[in-house]
Amino acid sequence: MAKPVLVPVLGDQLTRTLASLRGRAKDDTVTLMMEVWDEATYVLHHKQKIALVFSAMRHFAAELEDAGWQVDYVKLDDPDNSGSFTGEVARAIERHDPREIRVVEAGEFRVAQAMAEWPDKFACPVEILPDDRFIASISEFRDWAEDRKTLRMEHFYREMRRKTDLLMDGDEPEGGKWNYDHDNREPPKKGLFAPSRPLFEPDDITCEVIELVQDRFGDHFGNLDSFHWPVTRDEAEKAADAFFAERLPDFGQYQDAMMCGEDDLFHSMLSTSINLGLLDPLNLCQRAQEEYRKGNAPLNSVEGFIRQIIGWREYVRGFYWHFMPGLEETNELDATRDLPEFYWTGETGMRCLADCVRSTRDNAHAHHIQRLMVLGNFALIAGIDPRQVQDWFLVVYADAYDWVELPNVAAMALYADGGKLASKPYAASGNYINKMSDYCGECRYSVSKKTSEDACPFNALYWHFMDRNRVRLEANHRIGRIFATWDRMGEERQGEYLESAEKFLSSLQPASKGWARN
Ligand code: FAD
Ligand code: DLZ
Ligand code: SF4
Repeated sequence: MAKPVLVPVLGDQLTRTLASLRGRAKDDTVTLMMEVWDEATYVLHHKQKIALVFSAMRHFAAELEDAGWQVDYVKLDDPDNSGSFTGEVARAIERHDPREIRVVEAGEFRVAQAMAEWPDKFACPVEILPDDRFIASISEFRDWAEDRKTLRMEHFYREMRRKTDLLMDGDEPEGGKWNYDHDNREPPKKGLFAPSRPLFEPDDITCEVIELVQDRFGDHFGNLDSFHWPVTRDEAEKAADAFFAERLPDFGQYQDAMMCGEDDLFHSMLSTSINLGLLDPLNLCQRAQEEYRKGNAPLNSVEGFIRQIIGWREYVRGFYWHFMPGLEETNELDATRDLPEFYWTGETGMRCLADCVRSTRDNAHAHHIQRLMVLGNFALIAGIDPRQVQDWFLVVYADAYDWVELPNVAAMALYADGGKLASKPYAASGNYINKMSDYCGECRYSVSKKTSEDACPFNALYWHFMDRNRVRLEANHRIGRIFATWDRMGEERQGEYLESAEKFLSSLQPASKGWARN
């Protein structure tokens, strides 16, 4: 046989129509898939995330083989496994003597840097192709961002609506408005019921992987018994079908709602499948649009869902590549406190945080508003070191990859980028959490109390945050007015707030074990 083309497929590139495979002859191509130690341990991922990626990779390899592709699959416990992508590509070159390597660009900066060295390292030509599963290419975002004073998602989103023709009525947005967020802030009603999502029972491949993860990564964070993620395209499609049929209609109005013990509510739970490549983001948006056109789901829900995907998801990916390297080191608010132990153990009297950590540990998932307004908000107002918060978010979620986690954490939740992404910090007192959840009623702290021993810690921390960042934030027209309220309180009341916050902060136990990195 003539020398083949070697196509490495990374763990988050599990798409049959990947640019590197598209149009290739099967008998002229060797697809290389690699389980490597470096990827499993660059942070100490939640056990479910490793199991998910390995199981989805193994299923995808089988799917390719069934379709007639030649797949060279390196398992983690292969005795000759070098532990890195570069090492495994080098070994595969020895095995197959390819005439060329074709690979789709890596999602993460860390891996892209290693890949950029391949053309010099290897004797055969290496072609690195853009990842066209995203709607906007990296250079398209750069062109959009260049020369703009502010990089607001809303403006980018409108470009994406025009580009995809989603929810467009000629040149105008469907229904006359670009954004129906105003209708999407319903607190949970008492007795609110959300249909449960399909849970997928581990098959033989997944069971084998779970055993491997338990054996090799048993000391990583997280519960593995509750693994129910879709691991194949078919399962992911079933999860999407169930979402469109049962939860999309209420997705919008309850998008920001939180209920104790109700982990999914009306969210799609599709991020793991989209990020792995099992589901196509544009196709999901087209399906959501269809539900609206058929009268099955209201515009506020469908627009909200589409905005999350062609708006936020595309935007944070462009933002990541625009500000990397460097974004990971930003710390505009000089936050230096250690991450508290309870982010790992869930052991805190703050019911909202305890529930979010529980869901994170059990499901490797928490929904957006839990990530932003509970876990992120607490880290922001308590002044936790962004690097430690970033590591935590990268470890604990099954959908976490640096390109999507980092902008969401550093820029959206922590304002560490100084406001390039968000026009103001997402800082909130207990009042917001109380309005949008049922957490506070049974909490050992009282949300209506401000500074007493049993007062909700978010209340004093909020003012402590504002006070210590006054110089930076006062000129911000979206938040500056809050300082008039602070000043009206007078020194004595201010002192009580600050003292209460200091006392609480000094009671926080820093994490006792290196849960995030070796
Ligand atoms: P849904 O609520 O059903 O939303 C639909 C889809 O929209 C999601 O599946 C996702 O693909 C996309 N989406 C929604 N919001 C965002 C966003 N802000 N950025 C990118 N995509 C978005 N998402 C990740 O995929 N990986 C992460 O590591 C991650 N870390 C986050 C950290 C913080 C601090 C915050 C505030 C958000 C983070 N997000 C992350 C975004 C969001 O929380 C998750 O995408 C969402 O919770 C996934 O659940 P779902 O599929 O049910 O989402
Ligand atoms: C997340 C992950 C893990 C845990 N393991 C692997 C692996 O062994 N092999 C692989 O190809 N991909 C893995 N991944 C996903 C990669 O980290 C992801 O593809 C890159 O970060 C993208 O740049
Ligand atoms: Fe969270 Fe405060 Fe409400 Fe308790 S009272 S659940 S700490 S917001």
